[in-house]
Amino acid sequence: MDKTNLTVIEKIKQASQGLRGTIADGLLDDLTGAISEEDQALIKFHGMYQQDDRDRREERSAKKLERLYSFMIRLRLPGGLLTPEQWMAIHDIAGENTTGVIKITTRQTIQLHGLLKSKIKPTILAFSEARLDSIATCGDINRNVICAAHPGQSPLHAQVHAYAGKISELLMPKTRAYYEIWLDEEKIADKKQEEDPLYQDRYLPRKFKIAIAIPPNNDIDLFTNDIGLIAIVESGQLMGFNIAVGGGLSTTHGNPATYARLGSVIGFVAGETNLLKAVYEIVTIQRDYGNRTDRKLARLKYTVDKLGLEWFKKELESRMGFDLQSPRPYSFTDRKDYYGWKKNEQGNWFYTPFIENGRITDEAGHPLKSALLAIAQTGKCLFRFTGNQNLILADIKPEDKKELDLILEKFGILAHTAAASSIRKNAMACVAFNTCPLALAEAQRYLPSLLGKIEPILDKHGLRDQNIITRMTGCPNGCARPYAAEIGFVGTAYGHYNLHLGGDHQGTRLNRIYRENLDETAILTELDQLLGVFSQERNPSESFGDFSVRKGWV
Ligand code: SRM
Ligand code: SF4
Repeated sequence: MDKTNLTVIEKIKQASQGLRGTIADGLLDDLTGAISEEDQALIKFHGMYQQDDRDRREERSAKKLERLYSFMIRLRLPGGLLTPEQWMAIHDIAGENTTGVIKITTRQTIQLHGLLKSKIKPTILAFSEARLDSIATCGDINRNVICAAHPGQSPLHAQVHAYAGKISELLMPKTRAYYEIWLDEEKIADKKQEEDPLYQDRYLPRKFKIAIAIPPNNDIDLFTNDIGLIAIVESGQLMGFNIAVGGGLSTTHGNPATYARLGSVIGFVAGETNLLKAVYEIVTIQRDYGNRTDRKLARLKYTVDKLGLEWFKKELESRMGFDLQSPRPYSFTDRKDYYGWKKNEQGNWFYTPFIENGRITDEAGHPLKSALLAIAQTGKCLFRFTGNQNLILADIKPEDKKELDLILEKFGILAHTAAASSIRKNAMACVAFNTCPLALAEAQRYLPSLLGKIEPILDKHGLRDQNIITRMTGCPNGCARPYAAEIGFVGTAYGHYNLHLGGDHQGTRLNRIYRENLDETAILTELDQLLGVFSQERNPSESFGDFSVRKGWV
């Protein structure tokens, strides 16, 4: 491991005394809504980001006021599941302590924005009372483990789903800092008790992401994760998992050393003990060999490419003490969410409402948040999040379906979902303005209106029913996975986007830049032309992404 020229963040982690820093003192300073820069880096490991309202920067600066600081908090929900009681708790917490909007993320969990410094402790206490926490949902550590969302896909779903929780537990940090700072747990005197053989004192070089998919659905975009686990089911039995390593999407405009990469399948493991050992040791390799001098090049994808896949596999086998088997055959067919009512093999029902960009709030004519509260109050379904910023109301008994259907009808959710176009139902946008400090352009506040202008173009070309996967981000970090979309918009400057084309429906191909730095007029002109050719020349059932590649547009 290179111990020279360590990044500032490396030094902050090392000096933090188990991620404590001076967070507890900073909370008491009511002269500012912010915390120190060092603590801003550490508080991420506790699931929070310090932000400010970017819409109000100028106004605040003109009045010589400090920025309007607040925090975003993200829940740890391996596999993305909440009980109705937990949903009600989140509903209340969001209303009392944050902006009120419940935001489903692209990684099967939820975020709340606008949390003032003074409200952090009560919020975490309320989470804890609901048996929830935000540990390690941000920072240089393993993040929320995601898992195929749709329970109707396979009778083995529950068995596979349990691995999300097991892996999350396996890779939790040992420090008690979270409990001490936020939940007033007594300080442990013997520091040996929280020694962390996995993370030691510098944690990982960078964030680390793990996903589990159950073919044929790849709704969690498995190959964009540092580790992707593909459940192999033969004759109705879970045989084990193929392991893919080195996925990751972020790039930096103007930095050719950065690139998006899909994970490479390196082998197969059978049995829980072996799987957990493999996951753990992949993390230790990244801990020991990941780049700690340049955070732009610190993700596992760069470690894998720097050292080579063969080297990586050998090193892993030597650390595990056993060899990987050859990968088993598998096939993904799609990544979409299945909207509306669906029944699984056990006869239980599921309902997926259309939720634009994962934002749950009450809007004029569309009281989604109230509807979901009324649903939760019945206690008759689970709340299961998807990697496409959606929610499945899950495990509804046949005798309860009518009651929930009536609530969905009363609040207009059935009609809203039925009315949404295919392109909208397959679209995602990241948060971007007004809270994301890294946003160069709008995303979730803009994509809905842009889609409103693309829909007539689709109608004109007879393409309204096409399931074209469209994703937009406000910067090249790629939080809505735009590089794996058929049409990807990546913000370059306010009102301007690179247009990417060529992703597939299975999530096994990255797209490429087709045109750079387009404004809205240029985007619509380009799409009108491209979709016109697509409608005339495509083969039956050919997707827009496949067609873009066949035509050589990218
Ligand atoms: Fe992300 C940073 C939002 C999924 C790649 N991401 C951020 C921050 C925290 C900005 C910051 O660092 O201050 C954004 C907060 C915005 C806000 O106001 O809420 C942010 N990322 C999101 C979410 C909420 C987007 C959404 O609308 O759903 C997603 C939360 C997922 C979760 O629950 O954990 C989110 N971020 C992703 C994904 C997609 C995924 O993981 O499947 C990616 C690309 C995949 C990958 O990691 O390669 C992603 N986010 C990044 C990066 C670039 C990381 C890198 O390798 O360089 C950053 C910037 C960073 O880490 O320095 C970032
Ligand atoms: Fe912010 Fe960029 Fe992520 Fe969008 S892609 S949420 S703008 S970091």
